[in-house]
Amino acid sequence: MATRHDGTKATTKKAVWWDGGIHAREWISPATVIYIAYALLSKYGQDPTITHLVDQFDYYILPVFNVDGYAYTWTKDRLWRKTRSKTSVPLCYGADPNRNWDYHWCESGASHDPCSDTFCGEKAFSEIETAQVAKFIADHQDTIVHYINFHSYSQLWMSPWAYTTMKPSQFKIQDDGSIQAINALAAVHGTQYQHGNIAQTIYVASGSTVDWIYGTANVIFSYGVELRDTGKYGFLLPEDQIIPSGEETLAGLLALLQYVEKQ
Ligand code: ING
Ligand code: ZN
Repeated sequence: MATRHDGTKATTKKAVWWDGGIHAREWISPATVIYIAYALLSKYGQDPTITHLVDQFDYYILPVFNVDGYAYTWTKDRLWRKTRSKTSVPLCYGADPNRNWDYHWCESGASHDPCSDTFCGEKAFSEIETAQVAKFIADHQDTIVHYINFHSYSQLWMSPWAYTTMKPSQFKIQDDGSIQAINALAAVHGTQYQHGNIAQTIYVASGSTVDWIYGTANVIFSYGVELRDTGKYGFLLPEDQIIPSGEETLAGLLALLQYVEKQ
């Protein structure tokens, strides 16, 4: 809580963090996160739900987490996934920023091979992108109550754990948030999402962002979301799906925020 010059305390709002573009080639994720940021800014004072939720929480929004990788997909290799850091292997670049976190780092579903697409890095937080986001979140963990790491594709709304198929004790309240989100999302354009714990809904992966945010920073409502589609276009989602993805994901987030607010 911030202390004012006169010694009184300013009550600090609860906060949320959303990020897109942790993986370079998953282009719908930065686009959707930017759509959502713009919707909150432009509909504030018009839409009563948005006005209330903007007043209620502080928002930290990072549209492009993996900036070097994202730039590389525009110029050199559309299907690049990782960062662009140097490794011990001269011809292989980058670590997977979603396998580089210091929580059950590189145990399973991750690789020590610098040439692999799921290379966990030389050590946890070897990448400047993950180290800096982790520092920011640790510095704000008293206020952050909700986190989403946006990926594509597969249409999944997932909660911890990723490193093990065991469910955390708070799984029910986390998964109920996913259900709120996907029901509101489906009501917009009929897009169907699945929900559940990461390890059983997609696969086991250790050293992930969502696990560290929950396991180390203690943010309960920590989610990994796989946006459109289910594989018809995959990473090469046509641009005419950007606005519909933004519209439906916004509806999901508003429902989820209203749920988080009540917890
Ligand atoms: N999928 C994610 C990946 O990093 C994931 C799935 C999400 C794993 C959250 C762990 C935690 O493999 C994609 N498409 O990148
Ligand atoms: Zn991804």
